[in-house]
Amino acid sequence: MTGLLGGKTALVMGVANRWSIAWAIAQAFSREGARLVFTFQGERQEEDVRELAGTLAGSSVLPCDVSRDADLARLAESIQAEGLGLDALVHSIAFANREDLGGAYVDTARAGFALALEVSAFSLVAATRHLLPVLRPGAAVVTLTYVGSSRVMPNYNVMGVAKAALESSVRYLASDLGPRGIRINAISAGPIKTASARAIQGFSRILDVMKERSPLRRNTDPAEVADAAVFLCSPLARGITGEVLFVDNGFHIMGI
Ligand code: NAD
Ligand code: IMJ
Repeated sequence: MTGLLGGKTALVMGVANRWSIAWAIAQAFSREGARLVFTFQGERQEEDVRELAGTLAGSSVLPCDVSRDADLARLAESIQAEGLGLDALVHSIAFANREDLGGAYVDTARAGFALALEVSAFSLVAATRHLLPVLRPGAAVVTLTYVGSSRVMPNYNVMGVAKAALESSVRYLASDLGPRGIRINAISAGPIKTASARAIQGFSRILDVMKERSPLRRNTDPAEVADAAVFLCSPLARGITGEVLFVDNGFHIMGI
């Protein structure tokens, strides 16, 4: 029972590989004494996620595509069947069509808008609702966002709009869940070279700019994001809900 999350069980959604922010969070949670349950999106990811989970004692792995209600319902049932209550839920999921992450936002098609908002924002609402019966009083939910929600970042386009919906959802969900003693917060992370970022044109240049202009003059380390997630899911953050916490070495405070 030692560590900031000693004796707690956390569900981590969004590990794809060892570069995923969700994996850094899982490792930090494990270090702090939490038992982990992972979900993976599709068969292609199952092997990788099982291999990573295998390195953390006592962890389990379940399938869940967040765009399918049946998957979310089955996930909640499996957790209930195993007699697991959840003390933490980590939502680290986003997706938009490649073609919508470039060019002009005005060209976003109806279907691309719907897909980005569904997977990247509504999934938090759906996951929280389905898992509510297994969330223990005192539980904490954490999601990942990006400053492109409130400021125009080149090429972020429909994902920026999805993150605005996600952050607003955090506030409305915090109001809904607060009376049950459940908190929900977002971490706004600086750019990190994961599979979701690597694909972006000019990403290395973005990292260079962060290093030059952020107050702490460095790039965001996934371990820094993970430690903030530990804090938000620990009793140390018992008075914090509905908040967006920036873990970006201060980049967002700067003007030009
Ligand atoms: P990642 O590619 O490792 O993680 C994204 C995850 O989303 C993957 O595990 C993928 O399987 C999952 N996913 C997508 N569609 C899904 C679906 N339908 N059902 C279930 N899972 C689905 O990349 P990451 O950078 O670790 O991204 C995690 C979160 O962090 C995202 O919300 C992202 O927007 C956010 N974020 C990333 C950065 C960055 O620079 N990398 C910065 C700020 C915020
Ligand atoms: C993504 C696109 C454009 C600019 C971007 C990003 N910047 C950063 C990201 C500056 C930091 C990464 N990020 C914060 C994301 O939320 C990424 C989401 C994402 C990435 C992809 C790439 C591959 C794909 N679909 C995606 N959907 C969402 O096909």
